[in-house]
Amino acid sequence: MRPPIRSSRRTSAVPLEPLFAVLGAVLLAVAIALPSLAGERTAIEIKRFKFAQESIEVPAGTTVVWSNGDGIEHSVTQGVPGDQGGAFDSGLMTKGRSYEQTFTQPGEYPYFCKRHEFMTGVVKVVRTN
Ligand SMILES: [Cu+2]
Repeated sequence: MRPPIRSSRRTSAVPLEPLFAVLGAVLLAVAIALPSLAGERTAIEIKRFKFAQESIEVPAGTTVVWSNGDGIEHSVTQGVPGDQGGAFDSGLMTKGRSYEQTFTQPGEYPYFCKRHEFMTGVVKVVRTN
C-alpha cells in the first residue's frame, strides 16, 4: 500500500501582520494630517424623524454634513420653529441627499426641520486655540 500523499503546503504562507502594521501607520498619518488641510468634518444622519445627534459641540471651522436616511423629505433650517434664523437652510432633501454647512464663528446654532417642527437640533461652535 502507498502512504497517503501529504501536502507540505501551509495555509498561511505570507505573513500578513507586518503589512497590516504598515497600512495602519499610513492610515493614522492620513487621519492626523487631514484636519489640518481642511477643517474637520462631522456627520449627522437624519433617521426616523430625528437628527442622530440632537446637540453637538464642534471647533470653529468644522463642516457639519447632514444626510437624510428617511424615505421622506426633511430640511436642516437654521433657527427655531416660528423664527427662522436665515443663516442656513438646506431646503427639502429627499432620501440619500446631504447638506453641509461650515461653521466659522463660535456660538450656538439651533436648527429644525421645516416639515416636522418637533425635529430640532443645535450645533455649538467653540473657539479653537
Ligand atoms: Cu423632517
